[in-house]
Formats: sequence, structure tokens, C-alpha cells
Amino acid sequence: MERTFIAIKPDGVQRRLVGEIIRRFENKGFTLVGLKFLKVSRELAEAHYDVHKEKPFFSGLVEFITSGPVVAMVWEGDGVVAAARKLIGATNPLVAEPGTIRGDFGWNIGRNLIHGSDAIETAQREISLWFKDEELVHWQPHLMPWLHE
Ligand code: IDP
Ligand code: MG
Repeated sequence: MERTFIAIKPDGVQRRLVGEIIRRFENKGFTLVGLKFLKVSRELAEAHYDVHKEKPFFSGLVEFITSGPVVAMVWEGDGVVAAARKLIGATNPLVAEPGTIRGDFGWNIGRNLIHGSDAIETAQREISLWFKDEELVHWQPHLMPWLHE
């Protein structure tokens, strides 16, 4: 089953949006299989954003993601990687559509509240970076017949 990595960044936590964001993923029907609340180390932040290491905003990004607690999650479901990106909205919250998380709650690109993997391979890399295998929970969602034929 397809999985994606989602992180509520320190601005999302500070702004008390943890419940709202989790609710949106639950309402959509995806299954939560991993969840932790942590202060991110510089090492993890730099590994996570390795693809952006040459960008001018890289050091600010690492500084910000390590500045406060983050909610790290793994969500599961058919098509979850692309669908999560749709729920999240465009990188720049000013451009993100209303109805998306960034479109509804964000304003500035450096405070865009949430991270979501951009492809299936990226998701696999990010999940293994943030979670050990035994931290992911296999369980039977009893709602499934009402969500998926
Ligand atoms: P994404 O989070 O929508 O996948 P990416 O292009 O992967 O966007 O960028 C990673 C993160 O880096 C963004 O979520 C945002 O927090 C930050 N970022 C991207 N572009 C800029 C920028 O031009 N200025 C400041 N921060 C940026
Ligand atoms: Mg990205």
C-alpha cells in the first residue's frame, strides 16, 4: 500500500493547527500508520532537505525546522502521495488554493506549515529517514469498506 511522509512544521505546531491538519487527512480517508512529536536535530533536518542544499533558503529552512517541535507522520492509502500534496497546496501559500492547508492558513513561503513527500520514491526515502520499521503500525481500519470499494 502506498505511503507518504507528512510533517507539521514548527509554525503549524505553534499556531495550534495539529488537530486541524490531522483531521483533514483523517476525513479524506487515509490511514495513519506512524506518528511522533519531536525536536528535529540539525543532522536530520539537513538530510531531509538534502535536495535543497545548494538553494539560498537552505540554511534558513534548516534553522526553522530545528527551531521548535514538529509532528512527523506516515499516512497510507491508494494515491496518498499525490493526494496529500493536493490537500497541502502549493509551496507558496499566497498561490495555494483556498481549501488547501497552505491556502487556508498560510501567507508566507517560509512559514508554509507542513511538508509532504513529492513522489513515491521520495516518500520511501523520507519515511526511512524519520521512522524505524518498528515505529510504523499495521492495523485494520474498520471503516475501509465505507471508504473504498
Ligand atoms: P514543498 O514543501 O512544497 O515540497 P520545496 O520546493 O520542496 O517545497 O521546498 C521545501 C521548503 O523550502 C518549502 O516548503 C518552504 O518551506 C521552503 N522554501 C521553498 N522555496 C523557498 C523560498 O523561495 N524562500 C524561502 N523558503 C522556501
Ligand atoms: Mg519538497
